[in-house]
Amino acid sequence: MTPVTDQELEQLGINVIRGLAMDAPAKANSGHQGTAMALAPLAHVLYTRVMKYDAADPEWFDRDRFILSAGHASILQYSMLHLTGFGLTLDDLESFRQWGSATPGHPEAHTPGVEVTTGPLGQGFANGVGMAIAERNLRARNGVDACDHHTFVIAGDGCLSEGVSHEAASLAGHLGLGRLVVVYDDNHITIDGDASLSLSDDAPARFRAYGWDVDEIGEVAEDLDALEAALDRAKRIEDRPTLIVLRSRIGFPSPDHTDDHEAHGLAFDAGDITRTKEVMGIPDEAFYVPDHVVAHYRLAGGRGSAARAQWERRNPGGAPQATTEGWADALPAFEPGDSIATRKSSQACVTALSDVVPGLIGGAADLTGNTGTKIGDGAPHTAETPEGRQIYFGVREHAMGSVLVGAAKHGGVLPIGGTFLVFADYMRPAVRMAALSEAKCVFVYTHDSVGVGEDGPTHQPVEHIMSLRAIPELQVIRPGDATETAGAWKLALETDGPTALILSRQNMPVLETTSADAVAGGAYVVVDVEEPDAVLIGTGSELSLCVDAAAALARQGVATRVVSMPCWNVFEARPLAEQDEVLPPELPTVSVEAGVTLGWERHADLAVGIDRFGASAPGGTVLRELGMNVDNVVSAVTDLLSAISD
Ligand SMILES: Cc1ncc(C[n+]2csc(CCOP(=O)(O)OP(=O)(O)O)c2C)c(N)n1
Ligand SMILES: [Mg+2]
Repeated sequence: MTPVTDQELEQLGINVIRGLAMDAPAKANSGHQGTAMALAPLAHVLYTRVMKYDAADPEWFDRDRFILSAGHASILQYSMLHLTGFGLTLDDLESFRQWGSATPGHPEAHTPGVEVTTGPLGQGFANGVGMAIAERNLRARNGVDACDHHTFVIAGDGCLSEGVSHEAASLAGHLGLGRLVVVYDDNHITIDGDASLSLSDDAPARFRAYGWDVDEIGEVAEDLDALEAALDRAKRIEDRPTLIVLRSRIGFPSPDHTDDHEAHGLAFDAGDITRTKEVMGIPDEAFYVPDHVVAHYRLAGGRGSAARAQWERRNPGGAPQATTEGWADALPAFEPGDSIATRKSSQACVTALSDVVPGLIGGAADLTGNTGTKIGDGAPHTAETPEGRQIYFGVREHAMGSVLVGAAKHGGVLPIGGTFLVFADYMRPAVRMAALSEAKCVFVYTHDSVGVGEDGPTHQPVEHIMSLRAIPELQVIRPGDATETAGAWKLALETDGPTALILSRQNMPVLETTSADAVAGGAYVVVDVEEPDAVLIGTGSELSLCVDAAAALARQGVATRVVSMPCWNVFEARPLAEQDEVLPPELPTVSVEAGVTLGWERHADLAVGIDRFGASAPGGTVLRELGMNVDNVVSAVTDLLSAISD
């Protein structure tokens, strides 16, 4: 039957979404239909009545941002992106979760209309906080004519259970992020069964205590006007984020699986789908999408085009840019012979960049001075001073990581965040998501070895540098001195994805022959000799140790080339012939790095490293005792040479 009233048309649209939410997972022989079905009316209201966007230009800067933190319900987002005209086709929906499709199991930021990659629960929630921070800062600095939008997030019981959402919610409440609207899908169900198996928080009370506005709208998941009213009300609240608590019923309106936890993961069988479509009164036809339903959604998808055109007239130069022309010229140069910790030379770089990179925003997880992440004069980003670019993340590393990802994916800003390297573990899920989604941000990790000293093994990273190198697409740079630190910042800002800078707490010499530009090549010769007998590879604080060891080896008649290798990623991306020029395969090679040796076999015949936890003592003592000393490096080289000649 062709619908006659608007109301009937909207209901048909929702039924069509629910049909797709069953058909696509069934075809892929996977589940995850239950929440997509339950939230079809919410998605319908967001995409047809509430959000500002133009489907013809998914990248329009001043669009509202939508994040499906409950990423397992991805088919809901894909259905909306198809119906409203973002470019996803019905074929794309039919190839849900298949190799090479634009509709992977969980939303990935490279699908047009998907803002951030979600699926690891809680990440999307915290990304939303980063987006709202970026929006508010850009609005304050560029005016409402340039930046004036909201961030909408859908989060479930899982998202609200994860620690990262607690950190991020606390930060968002503290900052009073009015433009952030989170809908909590309070369906009382998680995979194992009733949420009460493991969850008895009073989430509304918890969020009120964080300083959020909380709107418990109850069982209105099918009431489009009530959903719209709640979202509109939330949008008008400017001084604090809003949590809309929506009691929904997973799997609705399936006669067999409504409120059933199996509706989460188990694919509906053909009978389940037939019976559910019968309840909804739509044909029992896979991927049923009648033309007039598409037309209705396409109209909604294009409704923002006028707003976009007006925005483009107001902003002929386009969106605010994070960097300005010639920013790299501002980077400082350092005096050979000086002695300076790379965290300090990094702070000098950040200070210099503050003026020429207006989008530089961020700070540290309560270690701003320690990690050298003070931006400009350090004016804090607060509700009262939204133009401030210094974010005091507090002791919330995980949320900091996710906020950087969200802010980076928002665009217009270049987010940075600092902590001790050993605490990179506290934010690793966010770092991984930054790499997976190509979020351009800089993780500043200082206190990078047992050289931390007296704080002891809890604070002394050993496995961390290598474990970060293990993350695909994460650019890890460990500069060997201050000069290379400037090069590291240049490379980070010229790279599209995330960078982790690995910096020392302790002073180290500024070397004569290091080069900022050479960092972009990943590895290069710092000390060369006519006919080398051996090669030493050093990174970070061990570079100068290698230089000293090479001098000692020379006195013993062993000619040693020293290679600095600040960045594996870019080095390994170079043609093999170029790599061989730096590290000739025929030369015995020893690497020196104050961390686990696992992995160094790739570049070295022998690795000098630290395959144990550190110890509490002055940093120089710990380094020396654990083998980071000239004698040990010299004997590693001579031992290797004699082993080869035997
Ligand atoms: C960090 C993380 N842990 C575990 C999972 C696996 N997982 C996917 S959904 C889910 C929980 C489902 O509960 P809820 O968030 O309430 O979603 P609903 O079933 O209500 O849609 C879990 C444990 C995940 N995606 N991310
Ligand atoms: Mg749930």
